[in-house]
Amino acid sequence: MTASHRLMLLNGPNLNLLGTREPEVYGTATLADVEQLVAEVAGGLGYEVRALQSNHEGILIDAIHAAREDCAAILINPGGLTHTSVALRDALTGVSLPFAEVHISDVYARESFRQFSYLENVAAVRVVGKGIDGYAEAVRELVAQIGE
Ligand code: CA2
Repeated sequence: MTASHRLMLLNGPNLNLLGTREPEVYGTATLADVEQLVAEVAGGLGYEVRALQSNHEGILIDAIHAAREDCAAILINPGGLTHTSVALRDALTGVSLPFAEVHISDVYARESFRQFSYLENVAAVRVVGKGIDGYAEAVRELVAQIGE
């Protein structure tokens, strides 16, 4: 499969805990469920997925740089880095790949510090508060933008 038919799925800090705690906020699906869902939806559209979760900002940034070589677009749930990281934003804008910002919970209905995103005005697609189905929606919207 060529880079033009590959997506990078990135999940940031603490998303490895999905399905183990706070089900009232994040639901009961696990990170493995998310990665399987994205692979299935993307596969149906002719795209392969490279998935990574990390609790470390630099590892996510390195993965974004690597995506420039072999991916057409990025889906990212940056976790708490959404609200804090200029470096993550710089990496995403620096590689010039279209990206989707996904949040499982409705950040706009939560604490005020979650209502600002460093990515909101540079993301090609944003899906917020739709649970893990939001990842599927983001794949479809991203692929519709980059071409099937
Ligand atoms: O709603 C989202 O997807 C978030 O990106 C999740 C982040 C949070 O900091 C953002 O404000 C919104 C946190 C991820 C932590 O995930 C956990 C999952 C289960 C149990 C504990 C944490």
